[in-house]
Amino acid sequence: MLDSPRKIGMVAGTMVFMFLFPLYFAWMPLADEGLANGGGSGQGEWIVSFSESESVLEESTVLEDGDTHMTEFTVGIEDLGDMEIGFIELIVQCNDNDDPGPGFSDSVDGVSDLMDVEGHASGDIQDQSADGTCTGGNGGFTMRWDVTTNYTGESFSITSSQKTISETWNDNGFGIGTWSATISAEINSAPIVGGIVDSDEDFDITWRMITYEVVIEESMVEPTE
Ligand SMILES: [Ca+2]
Ligand SMILES: [Ca+2]
Repeated sequence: MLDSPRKIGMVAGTMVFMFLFPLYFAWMPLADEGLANGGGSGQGEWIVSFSESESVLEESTVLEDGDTHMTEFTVGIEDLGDMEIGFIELIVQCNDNDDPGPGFSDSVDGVSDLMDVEGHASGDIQDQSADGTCTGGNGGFTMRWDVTTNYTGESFSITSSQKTISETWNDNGFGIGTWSATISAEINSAPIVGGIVDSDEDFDITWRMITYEVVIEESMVEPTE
């Protein structure tokens, strides 16, 4: 049977293959379940990190006293692909420098309307309200929604299973839809003889969304032999 070098080579190759293949498939499910390093407890030592992308929508508006402005930010399922939503922020900035001297600062308040956002009806994504004065160089307010619970984007190491990690770090399908908010301006003007010195204010509105993919790596070097 083994009468030529070619046949001998094929048999040897086949035997190596037969030997390696069961080893490979015996090891793979263990690695998937985090058992390879965990001594059969279902646990493993992992480093979890987040590969992030940022989406930003900016607009500006000028409002007089009592004026309101509605702003919207739409998150489509096709925008996300395989990414999960970490958090979404609404940042409203203003800087009232229209009055001579201190006082008479303008202010802004805002209220969200997330009726059309996935996760609002179940109470997982809740409306917020906020306000701020337009002073100090960073006036205004920020609202933030952690669409993934407790999302920070910081990497960490954990003893767990990959399954548990994946089940923890996702957005549950929440956050898709149209995020809406309305801001209202309060303009205060110093009482100067001869007229009003401050009649309005500029507001910069920024919607910011951080999306991510979870990266799970073994924290120890896998033995290869
Ligand atoms: Ca003012
Ligand atoms: Ca002003």
